[in-house]
Amino acid sequence: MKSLAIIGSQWGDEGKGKITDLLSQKCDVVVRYQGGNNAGHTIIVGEKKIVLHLIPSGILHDHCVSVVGHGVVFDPEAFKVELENVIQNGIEVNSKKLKISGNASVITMYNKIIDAQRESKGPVKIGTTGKGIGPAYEDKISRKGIKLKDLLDKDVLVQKLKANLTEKEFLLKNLYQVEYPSVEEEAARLFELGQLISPYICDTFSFLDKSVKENKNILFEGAQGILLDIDYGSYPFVTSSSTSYGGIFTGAGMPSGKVDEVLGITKAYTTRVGEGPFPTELFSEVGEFIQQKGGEFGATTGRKRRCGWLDLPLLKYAVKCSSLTSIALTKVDVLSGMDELKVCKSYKYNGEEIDCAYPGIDLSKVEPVLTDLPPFEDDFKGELSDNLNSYIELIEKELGIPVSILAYGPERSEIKFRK
Ligand code: 2SA
Ligand code: MG
Repeated sequence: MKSLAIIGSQWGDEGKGKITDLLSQKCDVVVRYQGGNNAGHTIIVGEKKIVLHLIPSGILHDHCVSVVGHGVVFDPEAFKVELENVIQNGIEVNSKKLKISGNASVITMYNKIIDAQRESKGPVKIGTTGKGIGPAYEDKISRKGIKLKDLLDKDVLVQKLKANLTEKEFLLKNLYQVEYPSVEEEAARLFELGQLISPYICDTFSFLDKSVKENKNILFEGAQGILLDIDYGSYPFVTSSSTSYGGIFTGAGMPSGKVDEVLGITKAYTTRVGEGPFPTELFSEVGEFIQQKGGEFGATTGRKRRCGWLDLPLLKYAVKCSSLTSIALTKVDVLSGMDELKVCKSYKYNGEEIDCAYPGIDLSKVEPVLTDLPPFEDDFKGELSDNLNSYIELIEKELGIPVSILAYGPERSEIKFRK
């Protein structure tokens, strides 16, 4: 293995943290390339549960260098809290282990206020995590963003914040009529946080370039999932970054232009947190059961996740969007011992039956065609049952790629490599 991407193939929360943690044991470098602290990557180590939002999961391994690439939106205050938490858990953090791009975009207090105001006042509620992710990416794209390196020079920071606030002031004052910090207050807050982050800020592009030349094993840790991608996802109910494979090249800066393996992390059923269409959503007791047994609560916001059966037309689309080479099927244990097991192989849409959720299809108007499968009752201690094997083989057949990893519990040991 040289370089590997870990990408969520659904609407996030597929168990990427666990798989990244496992595979980063064999990696030299772990890179976050998009999103920000909207992510919640949960890792269980013995008695400890560690939830990472912004810091790459590689931080748990002393031999790994964790990189935050320039495509990430970075909340300095959230970073401070997370850093303290990681250190309190006995994990060493230093500038050799953690490298953050000076060109990552800063999430300002203004971004967070605007995100919260939009969500409460509409007109369209996306169900965001409220972390200011969308507004920070808007600043970046409109070329008014604050970069992490700007936090190191107070004069530059004040000047950039002034320009940044010019148009926003109208929104905050007139449209939303909310309190917001002055440029001086925000500059003082960010400058102080910048001092804490400064040892980790560096040119991550050159670091990755050197790592590729030295044949290091690099793992790209995706956040959220393909169906939340700003271009490929179920727009407008998406996040504001490129969560798919393509996001790696611009978000991390991948100098070799090549990723050897793209592992799609896929939950054995489907979940979604936030608004937006969800064809296989279960509104019954079965959905409630999966939600409870799977502990399906947002790792960042604590919101209940909506649950439904596995949706193969969506996954077929995800495989195409991200050139997935294999699947890690997670949380299989949650489905074990259920009275019924269903899977969606196709949709009825406009009088036709379609088996792939191509763009242009209105997901709120499709009717899922569900197939009953024989339920399985595995305890994962020995060989897999025939029924579980059939479930896995069906996924492989429909998606045309192998299920290479099976995860059946939160512990590091609860995993099987298949091929
Ligand atoms: P945002 O905050 O602008 O990125 O929200 C836009 C949409 O993206 C969804 N989104 C997520 N969906 C699943 N998991 C995410 N991370 C957390 C977790 C979420 C949480 O790991 O559980 O704790 O609620 C994540 N981040 C963003 C979001 O729900 C919106 O639909
Ligand atoms: Mg998550």
